[in-house]
Amino acid sequence: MLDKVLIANRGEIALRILRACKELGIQTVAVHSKIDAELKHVKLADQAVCIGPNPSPQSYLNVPAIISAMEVTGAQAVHPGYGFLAENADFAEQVEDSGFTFIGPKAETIRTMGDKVAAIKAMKIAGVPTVPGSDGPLSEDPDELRATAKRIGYPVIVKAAAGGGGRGMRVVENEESLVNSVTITKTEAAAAFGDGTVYMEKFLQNPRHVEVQVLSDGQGNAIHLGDRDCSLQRRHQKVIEEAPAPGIPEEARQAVFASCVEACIQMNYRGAGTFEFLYEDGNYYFIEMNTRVQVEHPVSEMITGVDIIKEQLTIAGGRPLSIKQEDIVFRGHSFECRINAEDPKTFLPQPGKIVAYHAPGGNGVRVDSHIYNGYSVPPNYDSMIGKVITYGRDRNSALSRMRNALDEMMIDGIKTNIDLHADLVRDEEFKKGGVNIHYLEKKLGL
Ligand code: MV4
Repeated sequence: MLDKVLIANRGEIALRILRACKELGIQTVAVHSKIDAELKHVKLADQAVCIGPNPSPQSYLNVPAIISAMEVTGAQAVHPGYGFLAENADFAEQVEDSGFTFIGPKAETIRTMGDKVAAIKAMKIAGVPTVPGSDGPLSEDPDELRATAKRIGYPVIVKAAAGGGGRGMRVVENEESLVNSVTITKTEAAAAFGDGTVYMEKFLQNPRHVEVQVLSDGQGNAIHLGDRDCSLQRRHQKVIEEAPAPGIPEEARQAVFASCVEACIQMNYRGAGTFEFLYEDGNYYFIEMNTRVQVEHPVSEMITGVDIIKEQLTIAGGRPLSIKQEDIVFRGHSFECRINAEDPKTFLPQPGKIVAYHAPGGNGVRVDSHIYNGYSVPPNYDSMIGKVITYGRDRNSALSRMRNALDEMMIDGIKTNIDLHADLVRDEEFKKGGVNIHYLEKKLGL
């Protein structure tokens, strides 16, 4: 088992990782930028190292500084959390080449999933349902492009192989704009990612975003923790997530879960992972795989009782998965509201000092947040300052607890999106369940 872990992240997820380490009796090392010396997990960690100035390229993305901190403190392993270096294959490789453990998949797996063309290819081999598309990179030949798009059927979407998360994609409505759109997307991809490879898919007009959480030990054992619906989003930023994904026929769900588990075994996947799907008209279409723990992992924890971070740590420690699929009992429903320090009208980040904070509580209410009275939200990083997670025996009771929790929560001194959430959890369509990825932007009039 691991005995000392360095947490290469900040904010709520760093605190979440610290808590899991403490439960497992693992020593912790916090690394932080100058301004982050007052973070809650920094105060609670066994050791803390300042790794650089505030801008993240010089601190949380500073690979030599992080590896030096591991050497100096004697940490065995590094947990990257989400964002920052979590899906950086070169970082994972350097960590392992330096003789340390990267808490996540092998560098090679991260690299494969970072290349969306390679990821889709791996999924097709494993029997995971994908979007009808080009089956590989697009050719330069205009006639071939037109033939590919015609076979798929308009509208199509051209995506950068090195993109993901909404970056580097373009919808093409008809043949007239096809060749030009492909050229522009290639040029942009080459500039943004240093790789102009693009591929084509059928453009799905009104899908839901449904994802499947998996755990796999890289020793032949893999399980799923069910699905989450993350359709409520604005500009590719998720706002509310829930588990399970509501209103999907059980047979289709179980089939897609089985295909994800099979893919993990075929890839010899190691760690926690998420298969992202678009779900439309009863069908699942794989789009991307995330090789990290996700912000919304708590909703899966609430309905399964599995601690995903603890599982990441035990897998990295070399233990085979201790839980079997049959051991997992799916029970109840869970929601997560992401609390951001942002202006409610412009959505611009609103850093500043929290002068009064009252956390919600009660039965079935969980708050994952690093904030406290007197904490200053720095301007340098993501505006998410915490997550309110509720659980209930059924969807309505989890949602009702969320309404109460949001009404109870008070953060003074900075602007937040709590009122937006309070409004959303009372929205009649959202209450029914199953809104698509465009619902929130339409509601907000974007
Ligand atoms: C799509 C799509 C429709 N059809 N692919 C955006 C983020 C990236 N992960 C993939 N994305 C999309 N891919 C096909 N073939 C629509 C989106 C999309 C989206 C997907 C998930 C959540 C929010 C979204 C918002 C806009 C577009």
